[in-house]
Amino acid sequence: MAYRYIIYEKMQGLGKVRINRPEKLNALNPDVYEELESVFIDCEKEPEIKVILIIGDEKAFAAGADIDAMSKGDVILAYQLTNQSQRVQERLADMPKPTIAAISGYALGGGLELALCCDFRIGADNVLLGVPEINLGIIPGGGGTQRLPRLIGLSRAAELIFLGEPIKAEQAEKWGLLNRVVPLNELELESKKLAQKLMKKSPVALRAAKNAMHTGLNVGLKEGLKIEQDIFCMLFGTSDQKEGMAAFLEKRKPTFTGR
Ligand code: CO8
Repeated sequence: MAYRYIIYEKMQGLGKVRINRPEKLNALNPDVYEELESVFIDCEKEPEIKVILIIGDEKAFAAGADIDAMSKGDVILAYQLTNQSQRVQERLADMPKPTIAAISGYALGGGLELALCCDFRIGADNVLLGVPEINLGIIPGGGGTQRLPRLIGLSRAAELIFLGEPIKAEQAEKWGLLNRVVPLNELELESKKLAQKLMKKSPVALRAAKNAMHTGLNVGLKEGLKIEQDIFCMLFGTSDQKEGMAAFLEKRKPTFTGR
């Protein structure tokens, strides 16, 4: 697929996905979502890609779903748009590899909701994060009402969702919405450093950890503990478990193969 709104690069284990619609602050219209879906499918199946990095430009990660595309719509169009955005986002959220959102500038509405589907959010010091949908007479429809309370708690989520005002980097970091904040000119470098650290881990163990955490969040504690136990025990059938423990005992660094 030829991409118009995405720049997709594969480099040394990294799948780098740049949202590239600067004239509209990277607003996510159906074409952008379609391209993201195609890229995420490729990232998932491409064995060379170990970590996925999603990034925008200095001014915007993405200023939301495209209001122009939504404005003329009715209930049926709203369902069509949200069906598509949910499908794309769930593919990202369920990606069996670590995902990083490197956020600078605006990450609003659907833009923030896309970033919420990543495992890590690294923020530049110029970020403005929020869900301003209430000001458009709607609510977040890309998972914001579900993922924000789970990530930052009900009260803080209510503040963001009910008031619709963006917050800055420092507050977002304090609330746990960002893993960390870095200077704008170091955003990509710092995000890549994180990606490189992740690439040294066992891919099969990373996948298992992600699966245990995500599945566990949707069930009660007892069931979650059972899920963790099963996944933990299953890892004892992998070469990476043998290698990881042997390397420790032999006082050397492990070389994981993902098997
Ligand atoms: N949609 C469409 N166009 C946008 C969007 C957007 N979300 N954000 C910015 N743009 C466009 C502007 O219209 C403008 O285009 P043009 O030059 O042709 O007029 C261009 O980008 C530059 O924007 P501004 O001139 O407004 O730039 P400013 O620096 O003055 O302001 C802001 C920046 C504050 C970010 C401002 O653009 C703004 O408020 N944008 C809208 C933010 C917003 O409300 N986002 C939420 C949208 S609703 C949503 O995301 C629902 C998610 C549901 C997901 C599931 C359905 C797909």
